[in-house]
Amino acid sequence: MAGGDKRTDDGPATGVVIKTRPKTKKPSMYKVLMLNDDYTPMEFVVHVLERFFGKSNEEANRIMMHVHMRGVGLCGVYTYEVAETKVTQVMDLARQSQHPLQCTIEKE
Ligand code: TYC
Repeated sequence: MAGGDKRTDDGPATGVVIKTRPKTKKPSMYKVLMLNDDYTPMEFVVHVLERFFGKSNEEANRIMMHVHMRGVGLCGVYTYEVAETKVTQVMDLARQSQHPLQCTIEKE
């Protein structure tokens, strides 16, 4: 046979398969929690949940009632910057509307 082919046909070629780790890391996630108080109107809380957390009217009412009864409730889970923005939006609107509604972030 012409040429420098050193390999004789004694089975399939073998090689080393190196598994590389993907470099991407999942971002830490943060819960946005709503706190109960005695003064913020229920309709305002429902409006906030619909407007800033994309909840349906039904889901917003369910979350609001949960917070009203239990003291705290989950609005959503987001990356840090998104969670921080949601809290700022809620607190700004609450302040403008002169309601004492409070919202916080908790690392998941
Ligand atoms: N407790 C309030 C009321 O009776 C309603 C309310 C619900 C306030 C949820 C805050 O996060 C809250 N008017």
